[in-house]
Amino acid sequence: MTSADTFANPVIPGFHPDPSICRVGDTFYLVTSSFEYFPGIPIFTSTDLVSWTQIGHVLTRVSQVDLSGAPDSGGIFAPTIRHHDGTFYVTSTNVSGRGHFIVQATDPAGPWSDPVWVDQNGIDPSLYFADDEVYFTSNVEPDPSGPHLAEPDFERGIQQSVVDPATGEVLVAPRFIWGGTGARYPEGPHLFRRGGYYYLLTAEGGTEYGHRVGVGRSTSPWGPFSASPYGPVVSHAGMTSAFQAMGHADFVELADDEWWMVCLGVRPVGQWPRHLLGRETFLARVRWTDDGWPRVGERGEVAAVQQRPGLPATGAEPPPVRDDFGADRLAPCWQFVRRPLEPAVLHARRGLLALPTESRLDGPSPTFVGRRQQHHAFTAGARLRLEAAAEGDEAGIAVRMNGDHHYALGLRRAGAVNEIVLRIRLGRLDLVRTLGTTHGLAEVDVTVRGSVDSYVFSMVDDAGHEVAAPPVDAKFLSAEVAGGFTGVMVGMYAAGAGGGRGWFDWFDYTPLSSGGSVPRDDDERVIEPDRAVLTSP
Ligand code: 6LW
Repeated sequence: MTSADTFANPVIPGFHPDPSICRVGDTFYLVTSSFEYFPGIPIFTSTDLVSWTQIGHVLTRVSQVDLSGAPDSGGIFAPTIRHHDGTFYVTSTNVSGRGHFIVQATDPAGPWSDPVWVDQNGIDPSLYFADDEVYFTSNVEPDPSGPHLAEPDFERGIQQSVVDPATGEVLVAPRFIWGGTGARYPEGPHLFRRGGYYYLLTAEGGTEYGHRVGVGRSTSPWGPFSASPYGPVVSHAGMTSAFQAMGHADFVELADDEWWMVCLGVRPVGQWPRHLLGRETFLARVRWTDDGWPRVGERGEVAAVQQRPGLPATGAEPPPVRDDFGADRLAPCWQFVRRPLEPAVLHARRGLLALPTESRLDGPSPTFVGRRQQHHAFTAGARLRLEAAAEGDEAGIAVRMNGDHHYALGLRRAGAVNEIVLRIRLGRLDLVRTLGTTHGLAEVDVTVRGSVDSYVFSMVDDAGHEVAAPPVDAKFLSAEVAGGFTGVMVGMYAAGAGGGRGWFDWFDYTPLSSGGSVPRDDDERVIEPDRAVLTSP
């Protein structure tokens, strides 16, 4: 339970991994990875480090990010955000494209520049602005099949070059600077300075259950780095914490030498560990030992409930349940898969979202507009009418982990009627069950209720007839089963040969459990369902 001077983790629930943070005056900025989703790299602001508001995305144009060749969980990997001399910089890697890039903006809400490319192997680039040089730090990927070949004598670890952030030109060639603290896959480096030392943070252990954060320090930004004698800054490996796979951290300094860390982690649920919400963003205070080493918790643990930072609390408004698509632009929570659909779907008629009945939900370019599942218990739903142009045209709502792990309930045109179809796509299993029919012009309300165990879809047509689908098992959408780096998205889809549309009047997302935090029992406590989706204002 939180009180006025405490906060609960995670601070940004749902699929928001690899957080990177910077401060400008009283305001904090935070970015996370986005993989195959467009627009790319969500960006948030906060003034208290606890309540975060998404102000947009960094990558909003195809000229900045080409995801056409990105497999699920490919595309945009861990970003870093920094601010220097009035300009914001974000660097990241399109692992399915040209590799590392840097974009810049004076307004973090955008627009951000087109990218400049940095010719350096690896993933997880970071920037450190020194007096007259800009260090570009990444991991070394010794995989010779990648497009960015490692130097032959580089081991796996952390490398660093000096770049011109305006052009991406490498001014001083990359050098191997550290092998990390000993766990596998040293990556996610961030270099920063405190007192007479340069500190190098690393994500280690791989981004699964053995994940952790290491740190080394040196009097030179080039090393040699010695590892902290206190062990990992963060590691939940072997702990019974409700938070697991904690790692990939970034630090931010407040006034008066107060330091905080953001990192990623997961909240497994159920009898066997599995998580549905992806890797989420957590916050923890960093304390410095007398001999100058950063520590989190007593032994590297991120607590569920902590004392707030010494900053005025802002207490964010909960986001509205309903999006009626009446605005000029889609709200920043909405995501497409690989390609932008916004002009086509938004401007057909104000207040209605129009998804073209083209492509397949399990195809390379699904017509899907989704938002992150951010709560273990929720309901979501939409009012829908199918304007079919051909037999088999379809539209509905879906919960999507990836192209071959998702569930959906929709209307599919069959002669003069629409079939109500439940889709179950799990690996090679590709099931479509017809649960009933509606007349061809019917407007329906379609709903999904999610819990840690199941998703339950239902539909009510304009004559008030309800069709409830049998529950489908949530665990098959977990990262442990479906694989990948993302989390479940819930949203709207259309499918078919082209020419028709799924018209969506509104979409609701109603949390039924607390989003942040928590000892596990508390998290699974279901809020009274009288805020149910279809009756909300
Ligand atoms: C990211 C790497 C990692 O680039 O997972 O958590 C990769 N660590 O550092 C994808 O998010």
